[in-house]
Amino acid sequence: MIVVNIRIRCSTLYPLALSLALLCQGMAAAGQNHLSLSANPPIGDPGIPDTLRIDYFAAGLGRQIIVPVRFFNDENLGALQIIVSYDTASLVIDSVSFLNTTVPGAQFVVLDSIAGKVNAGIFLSGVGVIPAQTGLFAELYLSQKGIPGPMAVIIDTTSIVLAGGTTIRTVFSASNPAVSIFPMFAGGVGEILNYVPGDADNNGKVNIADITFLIARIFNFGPPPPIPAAADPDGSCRINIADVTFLISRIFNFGTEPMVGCAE
Ligand SMILES: [Ca+2]
Ligand SMILES: [Ca+2]
Repeated sequence: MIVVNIRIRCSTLYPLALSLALLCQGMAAAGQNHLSLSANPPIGDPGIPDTLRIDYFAAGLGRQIIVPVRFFNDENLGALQIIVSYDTASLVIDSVSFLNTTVPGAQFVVLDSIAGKVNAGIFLSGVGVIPAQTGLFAELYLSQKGIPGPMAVIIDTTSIVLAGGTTIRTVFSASNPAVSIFPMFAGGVGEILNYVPGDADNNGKVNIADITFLIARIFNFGPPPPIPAAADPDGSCRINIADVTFLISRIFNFGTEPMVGCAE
C-alpha cells in the first residue's frame, strides 16, 4: 500500500480581516434560530492574539485524512465559528468530528463539497463560557483522491458569502464584553510524500532489511529514516523498539499490517 503523508508547516501567520460574522448559515442548517455572534463592531483582540491552528496530519490512499483544528484563546468565549477551505482537486471532505473537542456546547457543520469549504461552529446558548485554553476545536475527516506523486495540499481559512450578501468569516466571540475576535491563522500548507508503511529504509519493500535499519537507528549508529512516518509501523508517533517488534511480527506472518505512521 502506498501512503500519502501530509506535513503541515506552521510558519505562516495570516491576520484575518475584521468583519462582523454571523452564525446564520450554520444555525439554519442545524434547525436553530438565527443568532448574531455579536452586535458590536469588532474591536480587535485584547491580550495575547487568539490563534487558529491546523495541526500535523498523515494519511494513506484510500484512508481518511484526519486534520486536527486547534485554537488558543486567552479570554472567555461564548462561541467559535471556523471556516476553512481545502483543495478539491486532491481532497474530498467526508465529515467533521467534535468527538474529542475541548469545547462544550451546541455544534453545527455545513460542508460545501463543490466550493471546498467547511463551516463549523460551537456556541453556548445559556450560561457558561469557553474558558481560556489551548485546545482541540474539531477534526476534519477528508479522503485523498488518489493522485500519485508529491504534491501540495492546502487547508486555508476562507469566507462565505450568504444569499443576502452577508460575508461570514472565522470568528471567536468573547462572552463578556460581547465582541468578535478574529484569530490569527497558523499553518495550512501540506507537503505530500508517498511511502509504504513499515518501509523504514524507503526502498519500496517491507522486509527484514527494515528491521535491521530500525535496530541500527534506535541504537544510534544508523541513519535517520528517509520518511519517519514509514518507520513507525505501530502508529505510535515514535520510532522505538516497539516498531521493531511490530515488524518482526508482520514479516513472520503472524502480525497485522503496518499502520500509517505519524513519527516526525
Ligand atoms: Ca524497506
Ligand atoms: Ca512507533
